[in-house]
Amino acid sequence: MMIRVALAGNPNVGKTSLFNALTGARQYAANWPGVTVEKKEGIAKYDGERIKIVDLPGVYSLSASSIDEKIARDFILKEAPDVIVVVTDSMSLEQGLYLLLEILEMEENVILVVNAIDEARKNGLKIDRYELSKHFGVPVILTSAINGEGVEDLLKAIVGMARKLEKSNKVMLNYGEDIESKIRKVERNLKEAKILGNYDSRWLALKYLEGDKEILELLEKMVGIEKLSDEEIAENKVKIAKARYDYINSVMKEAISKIKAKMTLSEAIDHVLTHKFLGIPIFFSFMYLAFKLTFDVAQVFSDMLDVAFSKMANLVVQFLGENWLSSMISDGIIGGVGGVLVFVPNIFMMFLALGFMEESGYLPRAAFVMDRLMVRFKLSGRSFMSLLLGFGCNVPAVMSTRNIENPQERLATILIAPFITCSARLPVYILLASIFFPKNTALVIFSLYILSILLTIGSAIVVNRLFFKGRKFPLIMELPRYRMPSFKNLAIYVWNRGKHFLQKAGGIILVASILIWFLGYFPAGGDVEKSYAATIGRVLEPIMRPLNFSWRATTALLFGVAAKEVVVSTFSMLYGFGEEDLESARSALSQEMDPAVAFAFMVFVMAYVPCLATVAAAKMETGSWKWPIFIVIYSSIVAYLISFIAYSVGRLFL
Ligand SMILES: Nc1nc2c(ncn2[C@@H]2O[C@H](COP(=O)(O)OP(=O)(O)OP(=O)(O)O)[C@@H](O)[C@H]2O)c(=O)[nH]1
Ligand SMILES: [Mg+2]
Repeated sequence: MMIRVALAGNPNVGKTSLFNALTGARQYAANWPGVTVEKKEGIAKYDGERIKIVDLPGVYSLSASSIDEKIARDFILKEAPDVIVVVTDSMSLEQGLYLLLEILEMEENVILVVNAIDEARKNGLKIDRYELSKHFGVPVILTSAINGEGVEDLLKAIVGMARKLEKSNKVMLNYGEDIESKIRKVERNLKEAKILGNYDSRWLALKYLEGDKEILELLEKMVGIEKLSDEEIAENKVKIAKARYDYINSVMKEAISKIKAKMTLSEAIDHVLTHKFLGIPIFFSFMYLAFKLTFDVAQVFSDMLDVAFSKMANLVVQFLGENWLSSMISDGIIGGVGGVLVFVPNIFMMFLALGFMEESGYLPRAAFVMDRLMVRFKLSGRSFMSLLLGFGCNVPAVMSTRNIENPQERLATILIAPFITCSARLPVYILLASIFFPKNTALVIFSLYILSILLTIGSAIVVNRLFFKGRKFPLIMELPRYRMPSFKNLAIYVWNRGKHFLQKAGGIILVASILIWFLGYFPAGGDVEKSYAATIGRVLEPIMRPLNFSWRATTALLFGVAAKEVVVSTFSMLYGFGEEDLESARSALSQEMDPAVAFAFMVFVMAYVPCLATVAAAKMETGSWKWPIFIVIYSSIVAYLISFIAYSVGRLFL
């Protein structure tokens, strides 16, 4: 029998990091609340036992409201794991202990973990695990998920509890006479009606008094249970929470001692970074810095890869001679996939910059800064967080909307997220910008990013006008403390994100490249002008004529729907990049495009139909085809319009 363990706890306390330490997995962990939005499973082994560990999204309490919180709550309540590990953050124990109390009211198989003990020590906090254990009646383990301290002890405790050598005590907190008498009354009714199932009656009664929606629904069918008024619920909640916090604080006084005063450097930094006026320019400066890194540093490596791939293609032709097979390998596979792979250094560098912002704790601060702007567009900094993730890839951006509590805001965010220009579009920008704007490459690309942000905000307004009566949702989010990103964490982050890009290169981009090669090679045996691709492109070309896109560019856009990198593969195939003479291929491209057209083309790529994976994610998250279809139609129209404007304006200046 496998031991089943749930990792529960507040957001950002280190559950995923601990999960990684326990199982050797490499799940995405970052320094802001709400990183994990799905449950993730992994296996650990200890003392001959196989232990299935489930990492859950963070929750503040069991009365959960957003989707990710519901996932966590449902797992704890309904799946009955053998052991529940409540993970808390040593630096903000109070909130964590609140959740612990809630869980202890119904479960007897709980272990308390006090994590980030390394940071507590650094800040001069001393935490007495025996005191905590005594007062809450649970085994307590101090851990540091970062340096592995206590992980072994935790495994031992888990196995011990699963073997019933140890158990935690159900907590019976006294909530004061008023609440207690109400509890007794409800409990009596519940017992008469015999609908307890595997719920604890006292716990059910408490949830009922707190106005928990699901429990209310469950109890609705019951006779003798009156519906509580909102005022009464609010009053109950206050009393219950107060009793819990009183108890927690009395325990904390015993268990925690502070040796030296806490530093306030973090507050000072916060003051500047989230400043009313300075905050926004600071944010944009950071973004610009990220770009400079992405180009100047990474470009060197990209160029090296570029040379390597053309050498490889040459070798293939030398070895196989000039025939369809060598063309397929050198032009199709090496040209198509390699043409995209040369941008790996840029993309990894971009992720490194994003990872640094996330791990250091800056990202939620940026969200706060932007929140002031966002409320005007009926979005909160919460959606801004999701949108920022979109610079990496739109798919996780869409997924991360699960922790947006308000369904309207969530949907609006899903609808506009694809306008955030993801890293897959970066290769297109770099390719075109370096050919047509060699002096201002970074600036041109930066302007596309700004345009993308403006477009996203504009779309927020449109979407809210069209579909929602729009309310304002202020951002309520706990700011994580600053952390110096460890090299290991950043490496995992960059690899996790970048890996996806490599998988695409070996999957959809490879398939698309071969397909495009086929369409470009046949039936004329390599004469692109007479190929199937040309036929397709020429049919569509008239639609794009106002934008001055050639049939090649049009075909590239068509295939780019599969994944935006494929635009680059198509270019390299139809213009014959990646062969001996890169310069001549580039000049072929410049014959068909001028800077104005190139810019309009980049604008089009930024805005038009998101890739298939994003459309699928939107379908999954909204549960209907209606919204993804809206996204596709809306973004195509917008892309066409702004690309036309960009072209018309660009022709005047460029
Ligand atoms: N110094 C230190 N940092 C830690 C420790 N555990 C986690 N962290 C950091 O805390 C941050 C949050 O970690 P996660 O593992 O993502 O937290 P989580 O509980 O899974 O968060 P959600 O998924 O948002 O609920 C990351 O930046 C980690 O690197 C620890 O023991 N010591
Ligand atoms: Mg997590």
